[in-house]
Amino acid sequence: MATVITGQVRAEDGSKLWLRYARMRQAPVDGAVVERTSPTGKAIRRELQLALPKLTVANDSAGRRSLIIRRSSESDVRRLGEEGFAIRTRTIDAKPCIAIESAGDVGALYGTFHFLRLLATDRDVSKLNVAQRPALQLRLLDHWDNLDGSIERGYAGKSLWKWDELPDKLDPRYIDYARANASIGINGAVLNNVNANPLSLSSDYLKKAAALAEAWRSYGIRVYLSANFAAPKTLGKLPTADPLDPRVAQWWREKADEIYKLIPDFGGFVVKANSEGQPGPQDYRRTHADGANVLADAVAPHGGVVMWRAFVYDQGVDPDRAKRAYLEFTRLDGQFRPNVIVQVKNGPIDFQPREPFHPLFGAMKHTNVMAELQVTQEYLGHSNHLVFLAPMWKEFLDADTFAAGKGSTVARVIEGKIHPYRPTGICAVANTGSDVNWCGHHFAQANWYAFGRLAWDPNLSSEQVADEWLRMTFGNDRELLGVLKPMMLDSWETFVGYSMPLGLHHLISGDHYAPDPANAKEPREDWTAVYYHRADAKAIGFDRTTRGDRAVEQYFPKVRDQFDDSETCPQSLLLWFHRLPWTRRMKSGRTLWEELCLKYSDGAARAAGMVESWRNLSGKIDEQRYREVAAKLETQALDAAAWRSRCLTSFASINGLALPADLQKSPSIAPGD
Ligand code: GCW
Repeated sequence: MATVITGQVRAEDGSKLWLRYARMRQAPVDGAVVERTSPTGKAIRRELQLALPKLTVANDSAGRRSLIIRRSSESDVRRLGEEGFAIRTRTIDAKPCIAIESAGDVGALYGTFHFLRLLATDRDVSKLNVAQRPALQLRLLDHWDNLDGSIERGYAGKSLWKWDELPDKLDPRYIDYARANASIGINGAVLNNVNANPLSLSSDYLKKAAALAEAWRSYGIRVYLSANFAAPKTLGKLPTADPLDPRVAQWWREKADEIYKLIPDFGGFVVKANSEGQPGPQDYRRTHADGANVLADAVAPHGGVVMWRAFVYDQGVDPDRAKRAYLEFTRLDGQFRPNVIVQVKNGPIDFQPREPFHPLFGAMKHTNVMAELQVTQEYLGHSNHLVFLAPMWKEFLDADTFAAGKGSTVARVIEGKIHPYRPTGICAVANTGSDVNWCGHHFAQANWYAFGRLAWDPNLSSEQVADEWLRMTFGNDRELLGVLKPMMLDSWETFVGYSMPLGLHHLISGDHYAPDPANAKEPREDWTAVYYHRADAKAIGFDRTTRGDRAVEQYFPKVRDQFDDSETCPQSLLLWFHRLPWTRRMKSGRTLWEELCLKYSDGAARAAGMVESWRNLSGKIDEQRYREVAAKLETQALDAAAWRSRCLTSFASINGLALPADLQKSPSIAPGD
């Protein structure tokens, strides 16, 4: 929001996100009519005014061409649903105009944001014929925000929710949050951490949540809450939280009734149960289905859903953490209520920089399944590293599960096109916080943006998403785009290169930031690093093949066979599925060890290269954002070098093989330092 003029470019602090509307090309219209009187209509008018201050809104009399935002009951518009919209160049009442038409209010808002995006990204709007509807029904941000204002795995300040001020005082940022989400089609927010404080469901906190729901309603954003499974006990003072106990069922019903009185369009609950110490139905020898269903029955009369997380990894189920959730959930397929959605992280371990897709995608025929992604960069350099996540999510969404033959991509599975899931959905752990620039790193905003855009349309390419975001955030300058777009698009592979190449994973300790490949001491074995890489003098990697612990068998045969054979397994996942000798000959002709050295070195060199690329843009970017990003990139380059030296030195101390020359010179870096 700062408006200091420095040289030719205006200083900015990132607070306006991609809704800067800076140097917008003027719309080829000189008047706009918003034929909607609802609060959403008001929000649309406000947005138009912000974006196009010279435009007269709500006046169609003057002018050659007008922008008309109106309800339409034409069948081609109606079939786009409540959230869909059409934007077309048309003639209405003998006047040429651009018409944004929709069946629903929110569709009109989404259409308006889409139109503004076309202008802001310099697209040709002279002949428009756009028709869109979202691919998925639930498109949610999950906030791991605690009631004390802290954020689990949050790297951008404190929680945006000021619980002590709510419900009476509304921070203006709540509206900017809603605008940003609506502009990319996000239609729900889970307010609190899945490690849920039962107090979130107390009457006092429900009133606070209701104030947020009220503020966001006109932007099409519904509120959801994480529920602590033991709430009937801790909050309700019942002697039990057993889901099959009628008193417990009644408690949940009454709680749901209370919530819906305050928040008539409450979305529903998310539950983390019997995972990482959270209470759950298994405390009473009941199943995950029993647990989910008691909550589902409570919200069903009100149209609510229960998102039941499959992030469970009970050590008693199988020695391999990657196998546990599949084993627990596939045997319950068909036992969940229709308004339950099993929420599955993209990969079978935990938001690692690269994972194969979770084998539960495609495996549940009779139970709704949605995907959970992570926008906050828990394992990807926090808010210090520039890592554009769209390519990672695209690899996941485009992965073919072969659940119903070729073309059964994860995207089509969650869209309910393989098994008839309803509702369908995707959610992501947010990276927002109280920092002025919302996300800690200016480029981390791109991940929030990318999540929304891909949730709306998983077929968008990473390139298109990066292009849109860059143009809106940094402008349409060709030279700038020419440098920044490749930098963003390469950044994920760069991160994987210097941190976890060839399918290595979890080489960290508790902070999930710094490299710690020698980490062997954690409260649980599957929190260490050595459990995953299993390096010894001869070999490295986790044998999940049919000769090993058979994790590959959780995938459909085509995928299983591909992963099972080290020749056909993607090299990027090699050590995830295979345990191989250091001396193994790779396709490149190099040994595995040489290849690993090269990957680490290449990743670190690319991180250093980003610093240089950015420097070349000095003068083309406003000073504050230039400086702040430059500092982050320098940190990233140092971290990348540390990842490389720490991991390679550690592995070399195990296999006795030669290190790259520059690392041999610095024997002072010992593993575990
Ligand atoms: O990624 C892990 C995190 C935990 C988190 C957990 C989960 C909210 O390290 O901090 O807890 O996943 O997804 O439940």
